[in-house]
Amino acid sequence: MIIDSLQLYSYKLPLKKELVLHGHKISHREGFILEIVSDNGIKVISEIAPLPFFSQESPADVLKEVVLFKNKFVRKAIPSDLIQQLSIYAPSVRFGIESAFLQLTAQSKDLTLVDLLNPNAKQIVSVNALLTGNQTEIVKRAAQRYEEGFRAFKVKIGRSNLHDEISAIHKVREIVGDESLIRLDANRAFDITTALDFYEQLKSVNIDYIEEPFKSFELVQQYFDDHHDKMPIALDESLVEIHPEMLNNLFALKAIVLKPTLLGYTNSMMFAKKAFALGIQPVISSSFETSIGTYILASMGAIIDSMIPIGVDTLSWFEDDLIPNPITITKGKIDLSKPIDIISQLDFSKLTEVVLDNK
Ligand code: OSB
Ligand code: MG
Repeated sequence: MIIDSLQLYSYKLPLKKELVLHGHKISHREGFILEIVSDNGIKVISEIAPLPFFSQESPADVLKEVVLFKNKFVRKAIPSDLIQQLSIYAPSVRFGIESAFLQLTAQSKDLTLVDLLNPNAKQIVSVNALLTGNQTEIVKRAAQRYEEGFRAFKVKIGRSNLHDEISAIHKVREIVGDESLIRLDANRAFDITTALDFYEQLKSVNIDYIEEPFKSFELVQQYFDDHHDKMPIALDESLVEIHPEMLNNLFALKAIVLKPTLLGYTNSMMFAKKAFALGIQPVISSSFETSIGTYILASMGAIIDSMIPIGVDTLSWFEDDLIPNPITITKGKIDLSKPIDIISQLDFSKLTEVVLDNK
């Protein structure tokens, strides 16, 4: 297979509510759509959207790398070690290019991404509701999302008065019943003692796990040395600092939260494989991609294990999307069983073509 043409588009979409990323507020999501056409006439699209204040790479870096990729690989034979050659690119660019290639391979065999990579996969993927805001909003949203059919919930913690947060989590448990999963995400807010105190007051709630409880990866290692069986923890931010093999030393983890835009597609799947071997749950999660990227994320969730709820409730932050019928979460699930023709729906009026030549 040869790539015949490559095109990049930029987008800027309004969000329904302000998004707070590591303390910074954003009102719009900006990113890129990559379009690749192969010599056998198959056209695919994917998303490259570095997340401000999370990704290391800037939009300008994305442009540079896509030009580099274009000059190196368009209308040339694709080397067998392409994935290795892509390792020098930024994670969001890798995610876009890798997922475009996988879709080309799938479509040339008339398969979906899921059927190509896991023919036995269940096509209905569970999603965790994302609960943010003040305590009243969290409790209200939990009730709303529970009514809609969600049975997994993720509550942001370590942001306000801890006593109030604890009482809100107890209320959420009352609302969602004993059968639902409750995950917490501290985004590195705590030291070890504060996290353990916090968790101690939630003993009766049955927490699935606390994502990134500690201020640094060093504290995670210290926690495993001294207190590893005291509370179930998951890593998210720390994963960008480590290699999948390092999970061998972190086998006491309950879960890892994989954000392919921050880790790359292949690297995320390598983390997932290693996690399974160690009995750690791999949880796919979004970096506020549009429906284009979210479709790929949902496919990854199905390929890995559709019973593990994924973190893509972020779609509800978008006021507008790039396709008229965006990916929908119905009763807390995304249904991939009916083919979704994303490419023919793509709304070009929301995209600006990026000129890549002569850079
Ligand atoms: O803290 O996990 C986070 C999205 C962007 C950046 C950071 C985070 C998130 C999410 C995604 O929480 C939603 C989810 O995982 O449920
Ligand atoms: Mg997180």
